[in-house]
Amino acid sequence: MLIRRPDPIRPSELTDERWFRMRRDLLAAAFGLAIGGALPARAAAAPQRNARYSTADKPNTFEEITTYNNFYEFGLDKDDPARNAGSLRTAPWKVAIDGECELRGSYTLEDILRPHAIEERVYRHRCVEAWSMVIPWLGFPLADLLRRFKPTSKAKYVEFTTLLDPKQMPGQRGSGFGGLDWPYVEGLRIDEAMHPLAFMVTGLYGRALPNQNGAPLRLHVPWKYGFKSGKSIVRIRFTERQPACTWSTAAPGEYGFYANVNPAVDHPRWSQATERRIGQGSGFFAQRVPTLPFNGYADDVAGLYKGMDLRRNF
Ligand SMILES: Nc1nc2c(c(=O)[nH]1)N[C@H]1C(S)=C(S)[C@@H](COP(=O)(O)O)O[C@H]1N2
Ligand SMILES: [Mo]
Repeated sequence: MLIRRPDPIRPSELTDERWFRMRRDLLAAAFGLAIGGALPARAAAAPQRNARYSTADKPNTFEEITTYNNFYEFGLDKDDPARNAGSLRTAPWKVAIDGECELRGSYTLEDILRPHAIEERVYRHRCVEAWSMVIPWLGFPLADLLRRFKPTSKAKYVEFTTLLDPKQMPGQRGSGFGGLDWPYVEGLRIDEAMHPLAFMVTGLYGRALPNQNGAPLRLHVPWKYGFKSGKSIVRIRFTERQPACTWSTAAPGEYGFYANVNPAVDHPRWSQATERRIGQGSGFFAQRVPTLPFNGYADDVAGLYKGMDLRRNF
């Protein structure tokens, strides 16, 4: 039975503890870190918005961005991740760097983040399910991270793996979601990964990244369907061959390796010509807007695919 002991914390200390937590959370948020993580040495100033790589579209609300999620490790319904991702422990966190690079090894989140200045980028985010959002992310260019590990000339692709831990991720227990093999793996061609738009995300709306959005470290590749942007990354591997990715393995006829947003190439079961902006009406009143080639980033990225048949390489 439980033995009641006198509360060891006096009210005055409680206030201090609360103040300490608030300060720590604010600091962590300012630097795009998960609560409990150490601060990067270089983070001297508050994150600035990168105007060159930010859309003028109106951002979705914090509420919309953090309660309408795809993160199947925490359930299939859009509000499941917000309800279930509290069980994810984001500190301590390690990332394994592997494959075709000189500096393979296991790095702490602090090692990963320390040299990078965190900036804000307002990106359009287009899900393959034909809905979209506008999200003010915090983070830094993926290319800056990848270069640090000195990829070899054989590094033609990069693979990103999400945490595998059924204890923390209820969707990985038992049979989980039929058809998906855990852990979640997605990958990019090396030139895509090195493109300045490919973004390593550590926060949103000036705050630490909520678990349901892929804390403490997730990718966003804004010209591709959202499923290419892996969450809660624990491994980055440089490869010579195209990696086997979760979605293109589960349903190769529906989800390709490239997954570039393309209104001219429909999904076999639905059109990709338009999208529903989350927050702009729902059901019968949902407002649909035209989907743009490469999600509106064609000027920046179309060159990566010169000469490729985008219908075959969907
Ligand atoms: N590990 C993991 N990463 C994932 C997913 C997932 O289910 N598991 N869903 C993907 C899909 S389909 C989308 S649209 C985006 C959603 O990101 P958001 O919830 O931050 O909007 O995450 C992607 N990354
Ligand atoms: Mo998605």
